[in-house]
Amino acid sequence: MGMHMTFRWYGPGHDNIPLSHIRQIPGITGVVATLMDKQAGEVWPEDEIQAMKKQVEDAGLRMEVIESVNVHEDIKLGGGRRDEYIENYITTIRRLAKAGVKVICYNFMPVFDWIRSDLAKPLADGSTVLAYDGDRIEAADPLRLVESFAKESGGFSLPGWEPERLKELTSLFDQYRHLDADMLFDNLGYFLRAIVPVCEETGVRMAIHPDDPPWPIYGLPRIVTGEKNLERLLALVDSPANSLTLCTGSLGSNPDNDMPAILRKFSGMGRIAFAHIRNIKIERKGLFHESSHLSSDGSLDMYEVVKALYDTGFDGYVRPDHGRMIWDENGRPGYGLYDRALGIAYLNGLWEAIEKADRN
Ligand code: DNO
Repeated sequence: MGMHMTFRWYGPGHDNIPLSHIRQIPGITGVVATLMDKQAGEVWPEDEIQAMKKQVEDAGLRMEVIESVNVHEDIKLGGGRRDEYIENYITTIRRLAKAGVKVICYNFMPVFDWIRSDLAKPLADGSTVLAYDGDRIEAADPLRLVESFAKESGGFSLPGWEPERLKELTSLFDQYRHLDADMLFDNLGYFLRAIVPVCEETGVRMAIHPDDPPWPIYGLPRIVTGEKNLERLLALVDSPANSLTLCTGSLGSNPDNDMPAILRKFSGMGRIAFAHIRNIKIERKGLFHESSHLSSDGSLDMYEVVKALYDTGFDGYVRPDHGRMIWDENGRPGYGLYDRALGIAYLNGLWEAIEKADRN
């Protein structure tokens, strides 16, 4: 029982952090892996999945969580080729299940994945973090944003911002013009109804990631935004195979989302397969930056976050999320080794303290 602590690793050839270093983080059980160069809609080759699994296991780690298998825009749009892309998705699920994967994290955000205005905002302690300034985002041309992300990410491709995916940006915006939140929900339901039976059969849990930030951007609808919508999407297919990646930093950037209460509720229902735990500092709604995991550095109470999981008998996968860039580390923005490892040490400490206090 308890948290199964994992660490995101970008897969063969795409991460400068060696698996041997990840293995040395206290309490780590496995990595959250991916095949970074696969496009949404593409079937993942069996030999590449198996080779990645072997590489991870040879390093003494497990590969039970994948983040992400991206969903093709045609599925989100309800377009003409969605059945073909869903078939491909199902083939990938079967192959991953065969390799021992238990959870697949994905998202259903139109066009963009997560969005920030800064990839390296300096903090007073000399570290840098990802930050979000909604006024600056909405004033920017989305095409320019994509270009600046490519320039500022220090040569690392950012998850969800792969240049290939974004080449079609203008045409995508056109296609989304007539799609509202209800239609997006319908298309999510169609997708889930097709894949959940296969997940049930193969023992895989789909875990949808919240929208980051959890509100519409550039007029594009976003639906994985808060408690009501989470309830609605879980009801689309009422099965443990239709579960959540509960990301505290994504949902928590909207101060209306009471994170400990949301965690308590959905963990109590057994519908959190995977948790991303990180902290953010909210200046006001629409203006926030990421922080260390420590409660007093951000706006979320991490003790209450971990306690909500503990009290509800949480038995799923957890990973620390975006950290600061510290100690002159050169890495993918948000995904350095050092601050995420500090995050794990802190989360483990909270869990141990809560567990022992409960036992005594
Ligand atoms: C960013 C990540 C997201 C996340 C996807 C899940 O750092 O949290 O890119 O992996 O939204 O599909």
